[in-house]
Amino acid sequence: MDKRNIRNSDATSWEEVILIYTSALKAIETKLEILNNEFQHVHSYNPIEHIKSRIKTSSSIVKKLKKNGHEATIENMVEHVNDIAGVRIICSFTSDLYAVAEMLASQSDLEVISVKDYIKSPKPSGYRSFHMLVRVPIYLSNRIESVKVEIQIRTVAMDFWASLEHKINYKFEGNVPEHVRNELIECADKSAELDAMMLSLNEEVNQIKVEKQE
Ligand code: 0O2
Repeated sequence: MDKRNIRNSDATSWEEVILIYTSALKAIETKLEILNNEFQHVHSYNPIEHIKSRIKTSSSIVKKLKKNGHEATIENMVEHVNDIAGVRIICSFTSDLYAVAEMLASQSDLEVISVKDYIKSPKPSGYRSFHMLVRVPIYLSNRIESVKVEIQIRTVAMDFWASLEHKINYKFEGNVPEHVRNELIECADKSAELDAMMLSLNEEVNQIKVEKQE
């Protein structure tokens, strides 16, 4: 990582920008913890298996800016790189991930900028995940900053697949042989079938529990 690659084009320093993005991650994490605790209290159930969050490294930021034809400046990174702050939410079932997305989107201080549903429309690679780009307000001593955070919500199975695909891509430096790509697509389809079967099984079992209580 070499933050010196990023030209400081205004008074805002790299450290200040990263501090603001780190605060935005914390704000989203707190929201998710509250939702999960409340869900556990009301339904005796956790929709969220676990959460991973990260700040993009400066070298990845510079790479993304250059790839998209932008000069590496702090202004450009704030404007053009949407995933400087990223949160990945892993759920057991697809129903949980849509519930979590809805709960977040309905919070009045969160502005949803865009939504990409790669579950309803998977990428050609087989990638499935629900992406939301949001803005969260961060209250600083002298101003309020509205900070972009990319939220990826997926099931355990989707996450397992994405990690393997990422590893394979890295190993082949992007030039994955066709037969491996095809097998990955097959894995993604089977994984989606498994998600659907487990969701339906879970719903069936929940129904039995409800009938017993009546
Ligand atoms: P990393 O290393 O994961 O942080 P944008 O992010 O807006 O510039 P794009 O393509 O419009 O670019 O965004 P999109 O499609 O919403 O995807 C962004 C992120 O989703 C990627 O981040 C990955 O994390 C994940 N992703 C998208 N497609 C795939 C895929 O085919 N396989 C895997 N494993 N992950 C994928 P980055 O930028 O790649 O970086």
